[in-house]
Amino acid sequence: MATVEEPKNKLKLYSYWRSSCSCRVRIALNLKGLSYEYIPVNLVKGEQFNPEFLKLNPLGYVPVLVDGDVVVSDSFAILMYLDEKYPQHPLLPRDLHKKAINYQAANIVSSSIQPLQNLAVLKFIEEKVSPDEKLPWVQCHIRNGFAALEKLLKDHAGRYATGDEIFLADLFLAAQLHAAIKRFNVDMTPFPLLSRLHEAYNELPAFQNGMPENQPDTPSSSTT
Ligand SMILES: N[C@@H](CCC(=O)N[C@@H](CS)C(=O)NCC(=O)O)C(=O)O
Repeated sequence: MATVEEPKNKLKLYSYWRSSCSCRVRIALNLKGLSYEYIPVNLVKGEQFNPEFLKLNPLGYVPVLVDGDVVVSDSFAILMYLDEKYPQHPLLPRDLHKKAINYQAANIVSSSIQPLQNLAVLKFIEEKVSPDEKLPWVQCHIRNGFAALEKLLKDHAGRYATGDEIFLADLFLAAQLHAAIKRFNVDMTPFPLLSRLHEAYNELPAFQNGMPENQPDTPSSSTT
């Protein structure tokens, strides 16, 4: 079996077990066979606002990757960085159209779904609107995004989102599908393609090991 070259300084990932943005990066690191030090940032306790962490990412969001002197935050930027620096198991297909579909699917998740379910947004709704509106709000935006993804991927999916190989879109989808199903209790009946992809991802060790329930900071009482 080919050995994967390890960086001199071990990669560090600032992560939170339930963060879907961190989950995308954990899956990529697993796919690429890169070991890393997991540094938990407890978002519920507000550790993302610690001055030391804000020096790494002034936005106060995980994930943050540290690779020697290089500090990168934002999962999309991290994934692009990792893909160029560690090209084993490429995250982007060579085919231009397929690549564009990967960007499009990833951005539907990262721009039009995930920000609307972020902790800061949910806290705002809870405090300024009503705690009862939190779940319907999240479910509504997940459903809108999933409806678009279901249509987009209809003509491109194979075993995975854009064919029979794993690419960028799959990382974003896997993390978002997990959150939708396990955390936000979204009814997946209208989304047969996405449901099938969710099942396919569940069979892959790189995906399983990146999921919220399998992280060093996962609370023992939690199932998601
Ligand atoms: N676009 C960023 C978004 C990062 C983000 O929203 N991270 C969430 C966890 S998934 C977070 O740290 N939230 C903290 C908060 O809302 O206070 C990315 O893809 O990394």
